[in-house]
Amino acid sequence: TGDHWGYGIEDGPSVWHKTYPIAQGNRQSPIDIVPHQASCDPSLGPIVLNYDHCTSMNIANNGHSVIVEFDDTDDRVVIQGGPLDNPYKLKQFHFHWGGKGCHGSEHTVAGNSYASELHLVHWNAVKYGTFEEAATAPDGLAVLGIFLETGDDHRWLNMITDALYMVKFKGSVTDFEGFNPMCLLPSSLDYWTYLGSLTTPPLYESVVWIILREPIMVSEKQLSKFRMLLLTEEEEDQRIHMENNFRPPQPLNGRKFILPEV
Ligand code: B30
Ligand code: ZN
Repeated sequence: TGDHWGYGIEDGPSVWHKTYPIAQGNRQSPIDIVPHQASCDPSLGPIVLNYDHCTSMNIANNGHSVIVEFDDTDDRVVIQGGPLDNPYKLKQFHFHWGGKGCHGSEHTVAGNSYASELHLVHWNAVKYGTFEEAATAPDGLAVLGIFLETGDDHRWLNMITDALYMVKFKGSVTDFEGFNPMCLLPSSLDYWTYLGSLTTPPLYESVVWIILREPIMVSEKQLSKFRMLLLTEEEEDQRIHMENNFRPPQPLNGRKFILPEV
């Protein structure tokens, strides 16, 4: 593939700006969320997820994460409410994680990391014709971020971790039908929201971020299965494990992060 970025010393977040100057823009993600500095906006309503007819299609290793893709041809699977002016359609979800016993989330809360972070990526199909068009527009994408904390086994995450051996190598894809990500959500949909960017190249400043405050619990054993994925292709002699695929927090540049009144 044509992307030459990664998370290593030579191709990692500190050099992304050379190829993607927007890396130094003023609404980059992730950020450190400092809860007591959040502004309250009582006019923000709850987040509403319509995931009833959710139709996952496949699971893939794209060389920087594991990604589950959805059929977004109809308008049934959407996120709405909260800061969003209209429904946004689910396109994919993927994860970011650390090394063994390490930090792995992209967003941090008062300087603290979680072990991993799940991103459910949605696009504004009311205003834009394609995902690609939406991905470059200031209100094009809505990403729902969920923190993963280590503790007990997460029953439903096993559906994902049990499929990872099928997508061990970069570029591998396999059928993964009928998975509903509703089972990966915490009990509360309380959130923080702010305007930011994609956290990987091309780093477009097109994302309305919605970060859930309550983490989900997953086991260290489950996370270790993510670390068995490779960022190298099957044909390569080298085998490099996929881990620490997270970008560190970026400057806030005067942005507000908002908490709906609780
Ligand atoms: S994130 O949620 O901010 N981490 C993309 C979507 C969400 C995020 C980051 C990136 C995205 O759509 N990137 C461009 C499309 N990708 C496809 C992909 O699956 O991720 C192509 C690419 O190679 O650039 Cu990787
Ligand atoms: Zn992500």
